[in-house]
Amino acid sequence: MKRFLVIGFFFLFVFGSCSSGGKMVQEGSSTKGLREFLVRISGQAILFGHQDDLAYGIGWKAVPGQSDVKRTSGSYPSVFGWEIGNIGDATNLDGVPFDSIRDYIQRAYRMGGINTISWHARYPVTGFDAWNLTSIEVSSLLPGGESHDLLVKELDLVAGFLASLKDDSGNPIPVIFRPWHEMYGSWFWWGSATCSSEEYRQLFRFTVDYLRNKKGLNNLLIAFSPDKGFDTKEEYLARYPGDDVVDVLGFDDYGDFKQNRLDWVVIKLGIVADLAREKGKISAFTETGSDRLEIPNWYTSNLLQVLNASEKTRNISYVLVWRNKDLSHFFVPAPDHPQSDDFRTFVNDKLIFLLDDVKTMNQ
Ligand code: BMA
Repeated sequence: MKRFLVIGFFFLFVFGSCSSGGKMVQEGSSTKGLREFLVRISGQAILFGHQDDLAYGIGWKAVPGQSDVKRTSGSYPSVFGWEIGNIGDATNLDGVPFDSIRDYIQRAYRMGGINTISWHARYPVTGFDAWNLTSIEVSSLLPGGESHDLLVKELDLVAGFLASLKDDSGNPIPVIFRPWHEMYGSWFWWGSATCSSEEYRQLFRFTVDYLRNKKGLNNLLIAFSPDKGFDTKEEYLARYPGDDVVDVLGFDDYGDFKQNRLDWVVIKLGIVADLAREKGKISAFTETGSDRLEIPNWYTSNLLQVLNASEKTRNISYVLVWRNKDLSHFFVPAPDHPQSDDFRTFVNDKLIFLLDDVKTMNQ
């Protein structure tokens, strides 16, 4: 059953997006196939993703072909998350070399997976990390501001990396780029404590305009990805930068699970799914998880419950859990973890698609 629902979508994504010549490429849209795949999978299945899946996991690092999702379930995830904080250095803020990230993205794409990229950006003026709120003045980064050129310098580095993502034939690899996320919280310098709503919208709009129009990048779907700090559509949209610069509506939520407020996760997924339908966008659960799997059987007793709660929640296109740094910080159980059976039950549910499920659509 799992495999027959969405027959043909995989072909559309991989081959549609690689097609050379013809209208698609002239339109500057290597993302067309990816967008159509995500729209059409909505309501049929929810793709499962994992941050840094190919880069490292519990007890291993940079082992070719390795993946904690695969070790425990038998298949790679269908969505792969990557991080470009500290762009300009040799390695990202979590110690993964950018050259390796490029390789992993190429590999995931070659296998038929979808890549999404987050950016915990340093503050361009001081170079302090994304969480450091010292001397923040976002207005100075915007066009006309005294430090605008420093933002542009960072965006040039981001653009260089994104432009280098090419498939085996040299065509751009489509990716979901998720800048300036969790903006309603006050932990990042673009958050509510240090950046006004108007500044935020301008920062987001400038970023997308610069990457797409100035740098000519045509391989990006852009995700707007608040934290859990909204209870209504209006609150979700308080910093929304505009339909013309957003393709994916998502949100990140760990806290509602921690506080056992599953009803609120369902409401928030519903808000995102409703808005995506109204606006013709893709909806996603862009980040979630239970750190160290502290919540018993989190995958079936929490995540599957909220994803499978209603027709609306089942319309979400993908869900991504965070990284497996080590035993102090992980979200996918290693094979010997007591919750590995629970994880397998979750991924075997007909709603949830790993990479193998996507591939068998074509058999
Ligand atoms: C956070 C943590 C940090 C990491 C950051 C960016 O949630 O995992 O350890 O540096 O994401 O990946």
